[in-house]
Amino acid sequence: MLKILGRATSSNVQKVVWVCEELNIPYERADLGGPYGGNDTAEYLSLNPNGRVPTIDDDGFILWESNTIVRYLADKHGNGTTLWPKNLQKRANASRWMDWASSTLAVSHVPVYQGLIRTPERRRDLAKIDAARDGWAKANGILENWLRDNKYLSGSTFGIGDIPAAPITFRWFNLDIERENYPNLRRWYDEICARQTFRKHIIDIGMQ
Ligand SMILES: N[C@@H](CCC(=O)N[C@@H](CS)C(=O)NCC(=O)O)C(=O)O
Repeated sequence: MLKILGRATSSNVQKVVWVCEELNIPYERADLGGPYGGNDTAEYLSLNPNGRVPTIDDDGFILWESNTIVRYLADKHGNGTTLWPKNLQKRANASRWMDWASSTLAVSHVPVYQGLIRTPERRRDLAKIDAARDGWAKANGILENWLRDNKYLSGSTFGIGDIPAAPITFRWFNLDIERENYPNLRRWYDEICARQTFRKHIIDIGMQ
């Protein structure tokens, strides 16, 4: 059976668990990283030299990098479904949003999330948090523009292109921060929240 190594509170692990749930892929998950540790052992580093989570073991095939794992699982179990259509341009669009979510959206949100959730109040660098929030808001403006004309990041239907941005957007709407009015981002997020798979593996886990 597919093994997912990584704690349930990691947004990158959540992407992998979520795609498994969407595609009905049986899996086991082991808590590693964060408070659980275990991701700096020689054994884990031999699987993933970055010492980060997630890593998967698919009957001996080891893979790390969450977006690549999501694409691999979609290729293997969802090829040609609405989640991962065969049309090359639809795929490239979805893949683009996945990569952008990691290169731009995730990068701007990390100092805000780490600063407010994982740092005791007395040690918070508020200027750094504020600057990162502004960058995150700007990135959300890019989502807002796309979602004005498109129901989902993946296009007219939900697909894996929506997966990486959604756990970060959960944080945007739930952290105690200033939020610009982005009605289309909100509409898309509400659509995502209607998915039981998202509620169970992202919303119910919360921010830790
Ligand atoms: N680019 C990697 C990033 C992985 C990553 O940074 N994971 C974080 C959790 S979200 C991590 O391993 N942090 C250290 C830890 O959990 O101990 C991916 O997408 O898989």
